[in-house]
Amino acid sequence: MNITEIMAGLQAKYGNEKEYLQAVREVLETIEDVYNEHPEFEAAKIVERIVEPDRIFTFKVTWVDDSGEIQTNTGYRVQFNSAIGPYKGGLRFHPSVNLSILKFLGFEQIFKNALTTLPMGGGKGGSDFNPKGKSDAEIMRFCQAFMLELWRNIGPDTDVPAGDVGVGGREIGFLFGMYKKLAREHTGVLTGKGMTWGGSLIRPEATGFGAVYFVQHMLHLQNKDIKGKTVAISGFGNVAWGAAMKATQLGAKVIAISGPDGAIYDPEGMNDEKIAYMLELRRSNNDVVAPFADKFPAATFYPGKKAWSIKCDIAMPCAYQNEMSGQDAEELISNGTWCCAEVSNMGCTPEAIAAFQKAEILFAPGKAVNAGGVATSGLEMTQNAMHISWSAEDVDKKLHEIMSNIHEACVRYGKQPDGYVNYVKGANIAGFMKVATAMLEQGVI
Ligand code: 2IT
Repeated sequence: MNITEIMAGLQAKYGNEKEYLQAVREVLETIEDVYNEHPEFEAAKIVERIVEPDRIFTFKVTWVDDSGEIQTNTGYRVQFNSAIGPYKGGLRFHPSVNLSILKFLGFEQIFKNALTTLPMGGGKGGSDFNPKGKSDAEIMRFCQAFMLELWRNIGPDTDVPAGDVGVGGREIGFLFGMYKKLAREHTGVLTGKGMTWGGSLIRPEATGFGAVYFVQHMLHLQNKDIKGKTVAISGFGNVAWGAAMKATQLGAKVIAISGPDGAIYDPEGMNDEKIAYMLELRRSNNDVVAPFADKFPAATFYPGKKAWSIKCDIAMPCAYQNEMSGQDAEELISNGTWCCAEVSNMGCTPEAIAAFQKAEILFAPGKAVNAGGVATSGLEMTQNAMHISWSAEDVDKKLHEIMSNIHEACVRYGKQPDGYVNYVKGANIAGFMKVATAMLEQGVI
């Protein structure tokens, strides 16, 4: 494989899609050695084929806001790769959404879904719709207008969307309602559904829980335990909430959370009340964490700061792509942080990852650490197909097993001669091998 040539070709074609190019480059650089040991991959042009989405849908979404004004947004669904199963991946509603972001997310999703051990291909979608400040009625009208276009292109055996940033249980409800009305079918076409209409127990918690289970495995390999460790988390959405809850349950102290407005430092750590309040903050649709410090006297709000300026043992970015820069990573390292588990998709810049790896600090990438979310979506699909629902204990047990398998796969492919585990390499190779083999066996399509 000639990475320079492949990247130059993509650069010429998609030069303005910087997140997509970043995600592709990372995967190619880490799989290069293994790829070159398989001339059959090269002959079948697997890399050239895997970096190109199968198809992309782009559509107009018009809706009427509460003041009667007509609003227009753009909707997308990127069906990236279906070698190992139906397209699967979330929908993101955020003003930053564009094709570059959805292509990077869809590309990462291919390997993440392969790592889960479940049969799911990779896809992603969303809209540049901004949920901030919108009423429930506006959110509903937008979701309905979005589904009016999308519904013909998805289905329980073709493409199964779910939530991502800006799309939670409420939005999935509105999207599902409209799909059901149009398709006249009550099927598992979306995951993250409500518990009374096909949702899986533990799905809301799964991304955060799975991430903490993964951290536990990383720590155990170093003969360490999460108990008593300080944890800084960015974000205060669904993922941060699940991670804060599980880390706290296991005896860690979550001392920081953050939002677009700044960071909260709370030396006393989280408790049930504070964790529940994270959800309340999110539900307000205001996208701010500052009120946390007004409600809990031990907490201090630092306007404009990131969680990474706070001294901690373990850092868990749970917000957006590239939220941790090289400089942030250096600051964490100089403050004594010895583990960073990326929970957001591509939350760390290449410079941040390089800094962690250079310092031989435990670092694992989002596609391994956050895979518990989509894995539990896969378990939701299974329950829907079987027309049954499993208990919370059963789902949590399966989630544990899956995270343990993912960790093992990362170590298998990522352990360096000096014993340091390059989890980025491990995750990319393990995911890639499975998809590449499936593509090879299915011929040129
Ligand atoms: O990034 C992700 O893996 C998700 N947003 C969840 C996708 C899913 O289909 O559950």
